[in-house]
Amino acid sequence: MIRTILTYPNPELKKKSAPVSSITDSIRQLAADMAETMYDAPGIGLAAPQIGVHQAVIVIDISGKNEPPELIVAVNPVITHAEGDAFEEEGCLSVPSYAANVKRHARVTVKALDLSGAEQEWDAEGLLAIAFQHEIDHLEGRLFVDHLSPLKREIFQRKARKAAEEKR
Ligand code: K1U
Ligand code: ZN
Repeated sequence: MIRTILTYPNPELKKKSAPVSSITDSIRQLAADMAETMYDAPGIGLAAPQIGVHQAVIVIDISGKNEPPELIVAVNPVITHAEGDAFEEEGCLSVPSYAANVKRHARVTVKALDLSGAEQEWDAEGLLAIAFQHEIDHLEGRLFVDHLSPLKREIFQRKARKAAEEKR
């Protein structure tokens, strides 16, 4: 089922997610709904708190339009190693109509459980490394705009306030 994606400044996006204690059918259903919601948006990732569920589950698929889908479902993901610097443009399904360059690690190693409860590890670089960091941030209640300089963040917040006023 396609779920509603919460948008900034919804306070639910600022809450931390709890680790998943066991992989149940409801976690499998959550992951399936998240994947459907991500593909429908469309996006290259989604974290459970973006649909109002504060459980540590993320989905990512960075495959291109004309490539077969390569869905990653990561439960309780943890970055165990990070190196290098990246500064790439990011967007967020919870922050529509805004994109900005964000400083991230260029390469990360991520450990997580898959939907059968097995431990998985990814050595990620490029867009996949950035997507893992972006989605894991969501689980900590952080948005990419929280990484902006104070000045850029102020400009973003002014734009967001103006857009909200125009909607009323
Ligand atoms: O978490 C999210 O809000 C999803 C977000 C992930 C992301 C994008 C860019 C850099 C890091 C993480 C998105 O998917 S925004 C939409 C997007 O990037 C996209 C949409 C359609 C085609 C290709 C990309
Ligand atoms: Zn996001």
